[in-house]
Amino acid sequence: MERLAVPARLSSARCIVRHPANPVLSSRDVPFPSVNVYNAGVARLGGRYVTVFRNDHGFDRQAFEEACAGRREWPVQINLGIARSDDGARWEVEPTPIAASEPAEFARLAGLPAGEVLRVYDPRITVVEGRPHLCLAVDTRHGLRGAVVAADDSLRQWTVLDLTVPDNRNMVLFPSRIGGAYLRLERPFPVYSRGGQDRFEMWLSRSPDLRHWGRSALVLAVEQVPFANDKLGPAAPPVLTERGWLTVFHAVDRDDTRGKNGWEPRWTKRYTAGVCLLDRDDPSRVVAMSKAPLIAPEAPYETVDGYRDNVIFPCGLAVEDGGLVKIWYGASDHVLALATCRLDELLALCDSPA
Ligand code: BMA
Repeated sequence: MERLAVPARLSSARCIVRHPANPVLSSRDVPFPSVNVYNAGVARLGGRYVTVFRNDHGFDRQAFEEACAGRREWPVQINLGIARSDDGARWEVEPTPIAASEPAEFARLAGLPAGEVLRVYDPRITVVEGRPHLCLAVDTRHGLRGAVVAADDSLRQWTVLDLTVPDNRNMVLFPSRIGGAYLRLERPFPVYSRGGQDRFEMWLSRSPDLRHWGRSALVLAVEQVPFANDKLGPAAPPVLTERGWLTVFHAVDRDDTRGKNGWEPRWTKRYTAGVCLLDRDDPSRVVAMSKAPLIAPEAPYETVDGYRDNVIFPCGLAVEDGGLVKIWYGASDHVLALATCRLDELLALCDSPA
């Protein structure tokens, strides 16, 4: 498969303002073992912001490098933590991780055999009909599965509603039913049928009850996005605006001349955030899209000293009264960052037709 051309330099949209307190959450803020904190779902619940964040722990740089060189077992463990905030910038982290995010407990909740679940990570939160729901990536011994989970307001009591067949992840739920159906964006990994290379895109599936999913459709393909040549994925849950469902996505370009980057011995990918609008009544249709990135890696915490540098991985977006948009994103797989912009400017960016 040919690799599409992507400019060597990419910049963020002019309307994007990085929060002066960035990074807004990092391992230093976490009262339990923590090495990297990133890829965090965010929602408004009970008048405050709540985040469920990915917490990588149990290793240091030396153990990581030895594992990359094949001299020891993979040391990285993952659980999820919770933090709450009034403004989305100053977070109070709860004292313990979520027990249900530990692999053994998640396997028990999902009715899977002990030892089947390896890692639960990259949470997204959507309040659906008043109740918080999470979408999660679940690495198992038999493939990577996407989970849909109903939670209580503490976000600690989980009911597993669905686990996809492998390989699928980056799922996000829409906040309301459309045409009678619940909807989710998702990103399957068709490797065999796409020539063994990454060329993964954004899809949508529908459900009558959040448990049974189907009627799937392709939403956005790599060749539609001028700043991607590798893969795309859903990012934060879509928000309904006067022009349709506003949604951000992550877009990846790969350049095999890129070398060592962050902790990785070799890291050839760059992750940017894109933005598009989906049709109000049929969100499998992209109606408008910015042809340039919304957020590209530029700040030091996005480009140097990360775990994997040059990664912008949004998982949360909120529109506040007055039209201020807040976007939370994992930066270089090691911290959580916040960017803001005005809703009207964001919609104007989407003015080019899809
Ligand atoms: C993706 C996922 C994310 C991660 C990103 C960049 O494939 O693993 O969790 O943030 O790569 O490393």
